[in-house]
Amino acid sequence: MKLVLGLGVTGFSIARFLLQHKVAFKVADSRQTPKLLSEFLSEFPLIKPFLGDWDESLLEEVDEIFISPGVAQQETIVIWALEKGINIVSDIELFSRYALAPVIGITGSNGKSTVTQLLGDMAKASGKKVAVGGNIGIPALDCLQDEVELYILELSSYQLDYSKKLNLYAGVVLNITPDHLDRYDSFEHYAASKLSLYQYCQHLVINLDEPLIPQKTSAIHFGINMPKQDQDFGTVTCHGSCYFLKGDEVLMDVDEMQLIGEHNVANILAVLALGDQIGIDMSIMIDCIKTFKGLEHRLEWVSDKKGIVFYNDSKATNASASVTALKALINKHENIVLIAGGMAKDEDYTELFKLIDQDVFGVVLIGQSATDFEHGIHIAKTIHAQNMNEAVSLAKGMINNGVVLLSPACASFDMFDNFEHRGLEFKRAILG
Ligand code: UMA
Ligand code: ADP
Repeated sequence: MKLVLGLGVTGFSIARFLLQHKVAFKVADSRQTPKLLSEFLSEFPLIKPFLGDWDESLLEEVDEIFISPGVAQQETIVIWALEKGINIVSDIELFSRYALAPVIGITGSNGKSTVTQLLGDMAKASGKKVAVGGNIGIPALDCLQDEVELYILELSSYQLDYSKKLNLYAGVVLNITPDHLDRYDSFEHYAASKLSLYQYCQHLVINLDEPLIPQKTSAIHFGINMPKQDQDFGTVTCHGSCYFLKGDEVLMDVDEMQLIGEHNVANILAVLALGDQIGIDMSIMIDCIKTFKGLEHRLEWVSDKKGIVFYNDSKATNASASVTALKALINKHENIVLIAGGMAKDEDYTELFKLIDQDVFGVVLIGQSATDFEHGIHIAKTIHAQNMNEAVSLAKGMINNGVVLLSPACASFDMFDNFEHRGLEFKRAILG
């Protein structure tokens, strides 16, 4: 008997898969009324889920657990299962047992969705039957289809933690900066979780600018500097213009991409390296880069109203992502007002606060972390807002021209359903 833990989209996909394969299973969720409960009961009328606090009796007759990434390793059910020697498996590992086509794995602290989506667009443009999923939103098991020729999966550290065997054709760890430290004993453990991806890859794509990633001679590398080897990707600046390079071959002018910021240059280099590894034609990749507008809620241009440009970076749920967004805008704009705050993730915000004090005109603080953030910011003006409407109105009132950037550096769950909801509220407050 299998046990499915968590009744979110992952739990659903596992239940569907097991039912289709006629494998007996039970389902449990530690909430009394998980959000998708009514959908579950209507899709699986014969299965009665176990709801509420975990009970050790759940493990009776269970030989394997399929676990949702949101269930932490510290949960009692996980500890009891490990004590009993029951195998705990992620949906990704289950997917990997059945996937027939090559799988590309993309992880990292930031940039995963951007890289996953753009690589998916390129593979589609090259005529491949590609399925894009994983942490980006569509559970991996829902992507499984015989006709698929290539799978591109965004993988979170949570998914990697519960995976022991994956079969990846190629993979990349984009970068490693603190995130999710509430789930790990230390930053080192979090970094190890990200790096574990490489042990499953036939071909490694490595970011030379990320010192935490050990270098391997057999890998394809990318980095902001000139590439040292023919198969590697980098950039060069010449007469004031910057170009993407493969080896010493010029691919395109960086200004021709629609995305902004040096972090997106790194993201594009990662996509080029992965795309090249899977044999996508270079001219197709270049065309896709030129037209790719980026994903919603990632440094997304919203509007330019009366001299104020609004950017929605609601997906910035950690300090490093917000530092990156600010750095992308600071050189282009004089007055920046930042809307930040929410559920902080036990990380060090010093670098963000320093940058705010150096280069940001004012900060509108929202959510649980507002007071802590206020104590960390000494020079920039700070003001508190109770909701997104108020935050946007106060932010607009602080400057006559410049930028209002929503880049919260925190999770959203104290005020919103998720980061998408937070970004949509921001855009609604601006556009009406
Ligand atoms: N649950 C419990 N007990 C717990 C924790 C959760 O019973 O201790 C239950 C909840 O009550 C809920 C269910 O588990 O009913 C939710 O499961 P989940 O949190 O694993 O979420 P899913 O809906 O299955 O979505 C997951 C990913 N969520 C997380 O990793 C938290 C989604 O990434 C992912 O898109 C989806 O699988 C498909 O692969 C979201 C995310 O926030 C976007 N990811 C983190 C990030 O990007 O930073 C890692
Ligand atoms: P992820 O899926 O890893 O969360 P996204 O592509 O959704 O990554 O971007 C999330 C946030 O991180 C956005 O706010 C974006 O501005 C920032 N970001 C994107 N790429 C990078 C990068 N390479 N380095 C640092 N920050 C980044």
